[in-house]
Amino acid sequence: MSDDYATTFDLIDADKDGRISAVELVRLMEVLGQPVTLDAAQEGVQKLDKDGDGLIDREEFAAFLQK
Ligand SMILES: [Ca+2]
Ligand SMILES: [Ca+2]
Repeated sequence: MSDDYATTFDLIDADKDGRISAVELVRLMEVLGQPVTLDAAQEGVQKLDKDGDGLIDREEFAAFLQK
């Protein structure tokens, strides 16, 4: 993963556990001025989530950005 991805990931990963949760996605969209519901965020996480743990890790995030 490039440094750009890592920086973006760290910005979204508010609690720094190395995974992006639906709650963190909701917060991000609020910051971006495009609020989404928790349900919508969970759907988004599920689309990116390859290993089915309900969270987006760095690999899954990079795969999404590289498309
Ligand atoms: Ca997190
Ligand atoms: Ca995952």
